[in-house]
Amino acid sequence: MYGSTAVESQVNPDVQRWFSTVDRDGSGRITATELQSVLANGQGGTFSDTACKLMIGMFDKEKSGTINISEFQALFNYVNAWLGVFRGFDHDNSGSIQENELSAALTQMGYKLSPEFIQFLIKKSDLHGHQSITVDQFIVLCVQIQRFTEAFRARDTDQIGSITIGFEDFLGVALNCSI
Ligand SMILES: [Ca+2]
Repeated sequence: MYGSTAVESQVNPDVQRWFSTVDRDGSGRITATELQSVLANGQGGTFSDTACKLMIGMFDKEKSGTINISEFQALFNYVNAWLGVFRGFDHDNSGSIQENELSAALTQMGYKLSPEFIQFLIKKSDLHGHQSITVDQFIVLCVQIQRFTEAFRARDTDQIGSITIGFEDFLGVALNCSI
């Protein structure tokens, strides 16, 4: 479709084109399943269910489980920003992030984590090979670490790197931050 209306022209043409491709049933809204069908993970698969639901949930203002075109534009920018970050850290251009690359990435993001913990993160993300993580796993991992870090910082008011946490608060953090 080449004729663009005044309304459509407010949306980036690339985004409009992508939206039409992703919205297979033409409902004007995109589901996690529709999103998943177009997001390649660079390793011959698609983004995981978890990653797609996470991202729809982040931009779905009405909590309907679907997003409209303006929400999609925000999601599109978000995914592209993550792709840029991911490519920047994928030093060997393998399309996945290995242990040394993840270590460098998290260090650059301001986290001080032990090699053992980096290995743990990879094993937890890459359930099959335990070797490397794909871009969707990387996004889920980073968002999860960010959420837990924010919850921790909010309680670490003296910035000593340690908190005392009550049981219910702990459960609340775990259930709110887990993806
Ligand atoms: Ca790599």
